[in-house]
Amino acid sequence: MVDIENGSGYLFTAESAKGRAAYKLYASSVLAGILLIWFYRATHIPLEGRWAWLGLFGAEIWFGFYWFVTQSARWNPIYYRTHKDKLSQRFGAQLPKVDIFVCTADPFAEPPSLVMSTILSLMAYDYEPEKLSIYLSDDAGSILTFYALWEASCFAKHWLPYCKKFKMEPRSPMAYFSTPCKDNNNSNYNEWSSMKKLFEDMTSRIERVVSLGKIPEEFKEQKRVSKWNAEMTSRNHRPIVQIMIDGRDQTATDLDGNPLPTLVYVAREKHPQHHHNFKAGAMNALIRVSSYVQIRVSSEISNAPIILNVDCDMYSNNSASIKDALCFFLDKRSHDVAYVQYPQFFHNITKNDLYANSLNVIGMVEISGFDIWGGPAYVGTGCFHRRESLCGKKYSGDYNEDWIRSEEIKHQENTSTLEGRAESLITCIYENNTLWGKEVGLKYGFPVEDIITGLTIQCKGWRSICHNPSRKGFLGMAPTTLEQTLVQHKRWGEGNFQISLSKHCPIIQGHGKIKLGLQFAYSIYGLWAPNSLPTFYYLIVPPLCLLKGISLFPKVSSPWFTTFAYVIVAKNTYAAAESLLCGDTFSGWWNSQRMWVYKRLTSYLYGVSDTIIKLLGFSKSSFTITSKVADGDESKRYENEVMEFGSSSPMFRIIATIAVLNLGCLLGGVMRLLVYEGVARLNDYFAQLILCGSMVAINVPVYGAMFFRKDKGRIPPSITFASLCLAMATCLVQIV
Ligand SMILES: *[C@@H]1O[C@H](CO)[C@@H](O)[C@H](O)[C@H]1NC(C)=O
Ligand SMILES: CC(=O)N[C@H]1CO[C@H](CO)[C@@H](O)[C@@H]1O
Repeated sequence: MVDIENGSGYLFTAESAKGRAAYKLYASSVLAGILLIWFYRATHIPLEGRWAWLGLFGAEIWFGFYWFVTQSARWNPIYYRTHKDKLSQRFGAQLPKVDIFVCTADPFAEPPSLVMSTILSLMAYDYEPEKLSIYLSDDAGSILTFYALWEASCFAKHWLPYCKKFKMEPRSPMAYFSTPCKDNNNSNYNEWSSMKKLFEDMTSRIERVVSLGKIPEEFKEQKRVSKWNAEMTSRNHRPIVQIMIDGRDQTATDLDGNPLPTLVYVAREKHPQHHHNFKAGAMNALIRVSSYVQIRVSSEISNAPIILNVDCDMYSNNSASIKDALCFFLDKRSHDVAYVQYPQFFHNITKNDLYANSLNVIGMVEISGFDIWGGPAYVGTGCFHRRESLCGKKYSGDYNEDWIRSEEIKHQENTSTLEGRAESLITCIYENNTLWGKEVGLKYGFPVEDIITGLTIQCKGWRSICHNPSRKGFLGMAPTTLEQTLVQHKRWGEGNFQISLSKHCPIIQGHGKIKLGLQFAYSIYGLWAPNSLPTFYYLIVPPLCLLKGISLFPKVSSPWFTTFAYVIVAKNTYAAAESLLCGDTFSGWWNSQRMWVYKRLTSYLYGVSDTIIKLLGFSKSSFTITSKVADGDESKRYENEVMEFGSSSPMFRIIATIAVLNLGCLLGGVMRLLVYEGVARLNDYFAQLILCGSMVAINVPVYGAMFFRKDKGRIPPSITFASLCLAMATCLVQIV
């Protein structure tokens, strides 16, 4: 390969984040503060409240340690820019093929009309359609999803030329038509509205079919549906591969006569007696089917295609993403890049992000921070993989992928033979006694298999890249109720914690294979869950001690107080600034503080206890799909940023009890000062009052939901009553 201009033939440039020297100075000062706090705790153990003090000391050791771990991702974030123009200058038409995998599992929790918008946005990538194949894995094996895919393949014939003509973004029709037409030109407007009509008609047909639960008679007459029969259920069905649009077929063109991307429907076999390994199993089935179909359909082997994997609710918001990702794979400096991960962002976050779902700080700072240590974790969606590394290949120094080699395959099969052969690759027993799920493909056996898969790839010598262009590559859908958010975080926190306790712990598996910084960076998420215990302690014991009249922090007049104050103020000011710089609002940051507390008190606490129960061998891991549908009132409350409780989840009981407890202790503590001990003792209790007071401030929406709201989203009276009793009993026990 030849450099186009002197030395600037690179396809991407990397830059460090700004202000690193200042950051390192700041971080060192916080570290000094933490060490001083530990020293103070160790040297000032009081007689009264000795155990409370030691517990607090333990919690602070944990927090300090965890803070240190999080520094790995902030030490030196790296940001990339790509030069796509050079890609076409250099490679012209000789770009590699790309397979796109979309997994869906349930036509009722993940409405097919939503999934089809995602598929259409992927079909409309700015990339040669002959080189693009899209595979939809439908784990439910539902004919409804199949019908929807057929509708989408018909609509694509109109949609793709339209996207090409107007070069518009985003190319998910649902997202595109959710805003009014921006074009003033009359004929363009007419085209826009007739396209919108086509789309709405398609969506309503799909929705009708899904709500009726059966496909129209006309569709039944097609030969395609002969693979379904009445006995099939989502847990018990034969393997099905249906090539909806065949890349070989000269007649499969859009309205302008241009070829369409290959589109394949895949439902792997399911049988109640065989474990299906959730999404990892579906992904591995797709890897096999696609490599088979690839070869046969295109009559040539491109020996190393790229695989893009996206969640079914995550549409492409940037039609240039494939070319962006290829800039990394094809650059001569990055033969060792195994995957390019786009951070997760969401399209339906409200202004102040009540449930802190935006993940802005993770996406813009933390994941980029992984890059100097070897690159980000694989998070299971929005990720371009090199097929070879995903299939278990080790990286060696002289590895050099030959992207454009191709070979003729002698015999061609007709479509139904091809489908039949592909189906034999996705039966329940196919993987028995093979390395699938162990050495090849995604790993089995953990709820967050993506993370282990990425880690294993990195341990084989590969590197990864986090790419975060200003126009986001992919936008998904965030949970819209408190309960969904907490359940999702329970899954994440628990899954990552299980990894930390297994042989895949980044510190153990990565030892000697990846950098120490990366081991720490992975641990940020691996240790989310255990944060719950010290937080729980911190939010119960100091308030109770305040009530009882035991001081656990230095007096305001003592110089040690300054140390505590410095660490708390510096850390939170920095975190708020970071969050604002990533595009959150100030209330958004405040909301995220609240969620930070709630997640630790509930999701992560459950995560820890369930992990321990599992370790003791009492129950098996399960996977719950977060639902993507909400009823009318609920959506309205979400849009108005009113917290949604509504159900009597045990998680809300914990939140409500701690909220009431802190309020009670604050009032009790203030009364003790005013009535018994005199305001002069404020000196002793100041820090505890502030701690308790900020908990009360954070919990304002909870008090509202307990005592003032009347709507269906309030905290149910039974929970209010139970938590009041529990909190009062705890306080009484303390005082008496
Ligand atoms: C998504 O794409 C649209 C249209 O190009 C753009 O205006 C918007 O900023 C993008 N969204 C994000 C979050 O980048
Ligand atoms: C606030 C917001 O953008 N909400 C949207 C979330 O996504 C659903 C489905 O696409 C929309 O209907 C909401 O308006």
